[in-house]
Amino acid sequence: MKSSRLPLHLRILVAFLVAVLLAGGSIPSTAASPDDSRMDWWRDARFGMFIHWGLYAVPAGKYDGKEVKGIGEWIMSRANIPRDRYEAYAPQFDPQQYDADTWVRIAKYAGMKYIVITSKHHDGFCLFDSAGQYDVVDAPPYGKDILADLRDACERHGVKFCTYYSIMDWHHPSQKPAKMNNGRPVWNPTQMIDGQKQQYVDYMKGHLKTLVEDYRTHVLWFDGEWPSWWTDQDGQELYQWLLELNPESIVNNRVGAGRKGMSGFTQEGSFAGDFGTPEQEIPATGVDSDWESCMTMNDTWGFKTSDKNWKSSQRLIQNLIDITSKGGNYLLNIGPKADGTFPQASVDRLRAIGQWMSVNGESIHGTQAALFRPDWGRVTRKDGTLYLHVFDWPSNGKLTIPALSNEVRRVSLLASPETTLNLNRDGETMVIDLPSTAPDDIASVITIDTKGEPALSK
Ligand code: H79
Repeated sequence: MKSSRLPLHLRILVAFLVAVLLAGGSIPSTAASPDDSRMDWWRDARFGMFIHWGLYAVPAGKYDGKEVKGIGEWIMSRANIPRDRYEAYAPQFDPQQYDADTWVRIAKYAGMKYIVITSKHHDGFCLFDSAGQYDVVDAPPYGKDILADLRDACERHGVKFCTYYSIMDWHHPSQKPAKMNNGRPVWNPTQMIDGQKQQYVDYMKGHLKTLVEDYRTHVLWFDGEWPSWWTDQDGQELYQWLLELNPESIVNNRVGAGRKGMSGFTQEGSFAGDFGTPEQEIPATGVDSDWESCMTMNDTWGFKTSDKNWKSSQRLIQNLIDITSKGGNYLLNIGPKADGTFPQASVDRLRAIGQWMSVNGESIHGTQAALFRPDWGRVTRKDGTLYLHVFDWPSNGKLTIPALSNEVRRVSLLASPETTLNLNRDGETMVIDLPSTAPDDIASVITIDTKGEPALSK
């Protein structure tokens, strides 16, 4: 047989292509390749703001006078609210204090390079001027375009404007509840009514075309992809369609149906989109593809009055460093109140992060995964510099790292670059002499400048 004379790797490739053709599908698209310049800004950004805002900010976790368990933006499903009753929140949504410029300034001060806002969550209500009527522009009293204002403010401040979009839609007539519970709807996961899917996909495409062309969204952040009527094939088609619409778009992996639980990475053999989306968790180690951990500051995404379980600023800053040191992005959530303001606890934390970033941002933006993961903290790198983020300042004044193969040009503190620190090689390790007190209580950054790209000596 002729093919047996082909080198092994070509035979494997041919077998793969035949298998794909026999399976009747096209070759599954994979995540963006490492040299894909479309991803450059996103890979450098490392830190973004997630915003969950919609009608659910009105009930803010309470329905019929009772506290509803679970995350705030899920209240329509958790409290089994019928469509007409949920629609009644629209006339109460009147965020007179919304000021897009203030929001973007807060994000920018914190060191966030992009903002991803819910253009439409599972409840189906749109924060932009959609072709339909169930949106903030067409529903009185507010009548102003929340997303257009945010886009304009982002563009003024050089922050990338990006949009979240839910595939599942609890409000759209194409879908019905999963089941009824004592005569009331359990919305998640919706069922597609027979014969309605094409019409709904066209409805979504109308929205998405508007978001890409009129709102100039940079990232399409899908979610709600788990109902059984949405398939991986649907995801591939939508992905291709979006990239034809704008070849610069970045699309998360939830456009397809292959997510592996909340860890957010794509199952083998499934369509991947451009980046993985771990939710409320940080992978234990670095990952060899693009990813972004989305996380809340308390327990909810959409504002919920009763949720006071705020993480400390220390925890948030160390999460940012941990994620960056593993090569990921941190998408940190804000759930604005119905009046248009951020909860004060969120503003306080963003300010603390901003204070840290104003001194140490260089060790985050544009950096990559570390070479090693020490027990005293985390490490990032950029060109010829290693950034050592020390969480636990050694009481003996000695910081140990694995030996580098490079010539070390200089060791210093990022907070006071004029200070040079002593470094001694000791076989397979190197020891840095530290000042007795840490420059920062949360994470002090030490820079090591090397000749050439830093590499471990073994
Ligand atoms: O928008 C926020 C939440 O409303 C939404 N995603 C964030 C960004 C969300 N959070 N939790 N959930 C949705 C609950 C969904 C859980 C599951 Fe599943 C859906 C369990 C089973 C289907 C995700 C997909 C985990 C396994 C498969």
